[in-house]
Amino acid sequence: MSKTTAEKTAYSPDKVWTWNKDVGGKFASINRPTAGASHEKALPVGKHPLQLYSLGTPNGVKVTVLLEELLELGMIDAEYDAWLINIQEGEQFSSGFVEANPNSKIPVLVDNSTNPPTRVFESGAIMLYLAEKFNAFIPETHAQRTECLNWLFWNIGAVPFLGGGFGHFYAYAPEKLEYPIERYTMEVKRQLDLLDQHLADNRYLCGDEYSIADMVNMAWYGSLVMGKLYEAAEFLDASIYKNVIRWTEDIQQRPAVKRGQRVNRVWGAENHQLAERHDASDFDKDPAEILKQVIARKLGK
Ligand SMILES: N[C@@H](CCC(=O)N[C@@H](CS)C(=O)NCC(=O)O)C(=O)O
Repeated sequence: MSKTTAEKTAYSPDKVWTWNKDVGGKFASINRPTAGASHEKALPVGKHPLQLYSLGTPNGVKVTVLLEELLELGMIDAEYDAWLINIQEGEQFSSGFVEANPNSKIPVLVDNSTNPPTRVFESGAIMLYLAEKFNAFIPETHAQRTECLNWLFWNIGAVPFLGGGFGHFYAYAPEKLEYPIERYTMEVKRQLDLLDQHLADNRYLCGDEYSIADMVNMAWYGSLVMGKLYEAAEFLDASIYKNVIRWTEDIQQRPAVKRGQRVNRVWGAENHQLAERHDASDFDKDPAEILKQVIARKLGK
């Protein structure tokens, strides 16, 4: 007789939680129950007004796509340095990083064109900050702007169920557990169905205009249906979300999206990587050479 999920899970929580460092899983070595810096180290600063400290995960890609879109429109004040933060090595806990983002998560932006410099953390806040600063990729009318913000904030609330819930238990947890995978798969499929229904009547998430709402959701749900996230497209039967796929294929044609998705990416196909971006010409350079230089700098060579 097969065991119920409750019988299979022998774990019962202690009365008071204590830190078990041997819990396992991909992030066990960096997770900890306290906030703040773990070591002294300043962040590097480059020549451009905007300094981005990030990694090419979906949350990081949101911002690099927006910056590349702004540059595509000819807005040279959006020039930026994108520095690689290796979260597996705990670089998000350096004193410099924590000063910019006390929450110790990528992405974080420092705008040195303001006096004093402005720190912006949380990907949603960064997207809104840049869209407002450059008055682009956010609708002008109050009603449409509100609809854009609906889908922007929806993303910030929904993604933890996809990443922290589904992705964590489906791809990263040390063992496959039925209960959390079932729970989060249900929610992720509901989210995909919601997007699919909305995109049946809308070219983009807030109507006819491509906006920051599309960028933040493309980074997660577009990647998911393309099979680039958690290798879960088949499991989620992603091909049924036809409108999400049409929206994804449309947006993926954009040159700025192609460039932005490479920045701070150090895995996957080499021609889709660019460890750091400090100049538009970096996209034409050898990604392996750039990675070598970044590693040498981090090692203090
Ligand atoms: N709500 C945050 C989430 C950012 C986030 O979770 N970043 C992850 C990578 S995608 C991270 O830095 N993780 C490092 C850690 O948890 O220590 C945002 O949207 O900016």
